[in-house]
Amino acid sequence: MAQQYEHNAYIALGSNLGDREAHLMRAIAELDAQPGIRVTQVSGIYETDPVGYTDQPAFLNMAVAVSTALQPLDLLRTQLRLESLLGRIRHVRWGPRTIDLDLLLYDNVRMDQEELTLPHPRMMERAFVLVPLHDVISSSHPLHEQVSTTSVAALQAGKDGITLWKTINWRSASEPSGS
Ligand code: X6L
Ligand code: MG
Ligand code: MG
Repeated sequence: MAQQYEHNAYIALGSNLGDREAHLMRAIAELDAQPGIRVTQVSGIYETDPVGYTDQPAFLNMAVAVSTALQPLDLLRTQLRLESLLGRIRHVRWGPRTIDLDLLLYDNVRMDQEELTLPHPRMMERAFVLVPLHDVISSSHPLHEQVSTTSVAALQAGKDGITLWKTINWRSASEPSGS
């Protein structure tokens, strides 16, 4: 029987070292290539001023929706493996990185463990997360309205210097290519 992809999750991506766009595209391709993970929606790519530790290059941030057969901790561990694969080296906290993959939401799961807190505990305060998330979050998701309101307000306020940098097309590997 075919593997079932019954859970819906949202992942935030960021890069501010080297070929930032290539790192984002590679991360999406690697995520989609994982057994039990299918990338279903891809946001625009936004260029964003660094937040937290500001003396570092500008980021490209985006978000993806995935369907997955993996449980939250297995999805998280897969993300961390892909960060290493894409050359992430953790020097200083909040410092520059080739790729950052943050698990934001997984179904309606709420959990608070040392390894993982869901929903991501700081996502609603970060416009560089909310604006891309708004591009991909399902209108039926319980947080859709809050994400929409907050991200639109942040964009209008010019908060965190967020500008749409590029839009890309994503064809899921499982979709017919000719349609
Ligand atoms: C006070 C203290 C206010 C700390 C904010 C915010 C710290 C965000 C860390 C903060 C504070 C973070 C990205 C980034 C980082 C990113 C952009 C973080 C972790 N990651 N800036 N800064 N995009 N634009 O992906 O999110 S470091
Ligand atoms: Mg992050
Ligand atoms: Mg992270």
